[in-house]
Amino acid sequence: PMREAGLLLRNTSMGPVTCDISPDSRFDCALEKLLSQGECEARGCCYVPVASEAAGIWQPWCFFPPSYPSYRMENQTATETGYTARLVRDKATFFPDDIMTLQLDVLLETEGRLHFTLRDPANKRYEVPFDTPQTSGQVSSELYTVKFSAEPFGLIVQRESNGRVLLNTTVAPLFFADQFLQISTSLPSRFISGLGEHLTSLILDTNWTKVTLWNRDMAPTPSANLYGSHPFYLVIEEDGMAHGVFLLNSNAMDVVLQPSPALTWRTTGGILDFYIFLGPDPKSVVRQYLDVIGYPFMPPYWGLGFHLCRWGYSSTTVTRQVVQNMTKALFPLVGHWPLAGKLRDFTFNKAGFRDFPDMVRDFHQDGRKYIMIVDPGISSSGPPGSYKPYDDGLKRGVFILNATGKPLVGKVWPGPTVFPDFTNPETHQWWHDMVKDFHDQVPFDGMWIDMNEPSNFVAGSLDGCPSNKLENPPYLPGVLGGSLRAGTLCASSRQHLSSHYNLHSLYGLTEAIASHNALVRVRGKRPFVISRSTFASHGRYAGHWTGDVWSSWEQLYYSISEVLLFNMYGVPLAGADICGFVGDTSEELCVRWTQLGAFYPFMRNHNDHGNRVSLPSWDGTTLGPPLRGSMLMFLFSLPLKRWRWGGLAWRRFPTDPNTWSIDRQLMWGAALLVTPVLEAGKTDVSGYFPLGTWYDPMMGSIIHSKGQWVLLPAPLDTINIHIREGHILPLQEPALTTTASRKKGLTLVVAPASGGVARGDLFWDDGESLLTFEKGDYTKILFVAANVSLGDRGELVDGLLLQAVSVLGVPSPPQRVVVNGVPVSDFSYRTDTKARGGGVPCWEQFVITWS
Ligand code: MIG
Repeated sequence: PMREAGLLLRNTSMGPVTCDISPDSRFDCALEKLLSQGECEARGCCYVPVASEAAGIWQPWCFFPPSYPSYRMENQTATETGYTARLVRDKATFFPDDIMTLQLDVLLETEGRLHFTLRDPANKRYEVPFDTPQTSGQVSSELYTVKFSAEPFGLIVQRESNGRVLLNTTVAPLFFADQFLQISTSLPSRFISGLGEHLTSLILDTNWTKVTLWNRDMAPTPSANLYGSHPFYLVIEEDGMAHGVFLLNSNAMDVVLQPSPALTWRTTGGILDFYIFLGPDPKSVVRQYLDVIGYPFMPPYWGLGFHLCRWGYSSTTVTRQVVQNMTKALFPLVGHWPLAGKLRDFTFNKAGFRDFPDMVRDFHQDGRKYIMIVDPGISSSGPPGSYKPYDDGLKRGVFILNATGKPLVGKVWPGPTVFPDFTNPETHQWWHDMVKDFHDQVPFDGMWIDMNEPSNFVAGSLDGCPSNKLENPPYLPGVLGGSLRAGTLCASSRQHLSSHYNLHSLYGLTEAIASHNALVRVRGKRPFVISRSTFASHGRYAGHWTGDVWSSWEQLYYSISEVLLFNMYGVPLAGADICGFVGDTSEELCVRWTQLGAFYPFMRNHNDHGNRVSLPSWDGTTLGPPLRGSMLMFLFSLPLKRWRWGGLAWRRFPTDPNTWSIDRQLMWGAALLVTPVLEAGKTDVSGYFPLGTWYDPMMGSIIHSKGQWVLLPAPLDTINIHIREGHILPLQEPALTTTASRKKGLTLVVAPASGGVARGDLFWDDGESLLTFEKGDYTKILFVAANVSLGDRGELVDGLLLQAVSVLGVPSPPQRVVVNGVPVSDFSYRTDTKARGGGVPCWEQFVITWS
């Protein structure tokens, strides 16, 4: 059956020009440059200066009246899967090359997902080359209602259950010119987060904030465009329901937030391709987003261990020494990442690193890994025949071309460099071949892809850039450096799929795909790729480190939001350089950073050359890395279903508004709350505890929270972690490598809810084979505690022994502890009870009781 035509709203906004609009609700008409009153009115806009700019807050003086000409809708028809319509504008805008007729397609894709696009029906424009899910038939019920305004055109999306308006594009005129596309919407609340990558707190400021998306090599600074682009936001509505919006567009863009509250997208190309996710809870919004962009890849188990890195280890001797020192200090270490081949990719410095291949083999012998750094810029200045990646790449035509059709030459670490075009399939084959060649010499385990915004030390190219409309767009987003080519390639350079103007922000993503696939082919195991530059869907292929963060307390704080946000973007494997990258760290900062860093999904200590070494001189047994080591199994188990880490956030408590903006604590799943110290000189820290009972597994203390802030002791050797009632954590004794820790016995920590109930999951596979989840080549154990017994409803786990069980919150010492019917004598009572039964095999069902 055809669906009924969409509801038409009666247009009420036409009429005499009214300029009586409060400053918070104005949509800026002087959006690309300052305008005088005359220039403003010549655009047909209102000019009303704001008297009180005393507070230093900018507000628009020149703004669109409600009657400002826009598109009108014609021939709206219902289709089997939604609606279509033509949009027509009569009068051109003040941007060149308006597309006067547009095609609107609205697709009701799933119960919780609405999709609409605006395209030029006459000319195929650039679109982000993603395979997005195709929905066939019809959905029988939706969480949303769609309405249209015909003139001026607008689309309104309401939440079906309560009528709340989530999206309303009638608030400002629609622009769709060749290089300027703008669409605005009201927002139902100010609790908005996303639109990365920026140095920001979790909730964005709606008080006239402009965020710019255009991937850029830049040490994180507030309000600068940074390494990645994720044009996705999530809004928590007043009652804790949530929705999300994704604009699938890779062009340079600004997003403006204003206090009414409202949001304006301004992009410089492509089409308008929007997905609206209806939740209704925040976790579902993220899942619905991942349904479109793809779920995170499953990294190897070892990738979750503690990594150590530094720019400036000059030789294998120094590197070996560092690893030895770490071992002496009992620091678990999964991998060491010396920068041995910094200048030219796929080569290494034969002076200091002569025995590099042997060193890597020795690492392997000891159960450790080695990650290789690669920059995309390929050195192009050597004599012909001297450098295979360049010679071969030239022959195979894999490099980005300049306007004259020659490989564009920029400048990075090795001097003049050319840039592989990873939108070309041949480039992927070439990249694989280079990876394989080098792997044959040095058997590295993972790839660290740096400088892939792509970064360029000269603007555009060594020969500059031509002057054309791609280089000088009529609207320039607020990019750092004041031009698209700043710190990168000429926008008009040519790639296989389109211009760099369109593809720029996909560079890191496409390189990550090539690297991921090359590693799979070369190693035949789960790949490990960490990338600086990212775009939506990056998490399918690689993780992310947050780049050149300063060794400062402020940036320690921001790292929590970065990790939470990247989790929301579907890139769970994320973390900041522990102790900070730029500048000298201090011992105190480094200690606190290591404590927090133990809870980044990607945990790596790394710092800049020339800095004071950023490893604290404390005894490694008491802090972060060993704690992390004991938790790997739990961390690995979090994303049970298809490796989703959607829960690494506060979004578990949507009905508690106190939690919505918390970004000084983080959670692993629903079970573990981490409250780090983020300031100097502190020995206590206050943290928010949602309603319920929370157990401190280290101290054995218990917090019964009504949903309140609690001041916690936090001397320098302490990071506060709390387990939420009702959860069982599978932990393991740490060891010096993940290879060794995997063989250690299992400890269960039980945090019972009232009635003695708790449960926990364990996901276990061989840690590195491909597709274990898809092939069912894994074990999932469910641990259940009911009243006072604890039983495993599991399947087989070869060789894993249950070594200890800690039950938190047992009110008085038990008289008897029984494991599988056999009384055990080896138990102790603190505020907690520990039962040790000499190793209960996890491959059989077991029951422990106490009385
Ligand atoms: O321009 O490889 O963000 O982690 O150590 C500097 C040297 C290049 C920047 C990375 C940083 C890395 C550094 N790289």
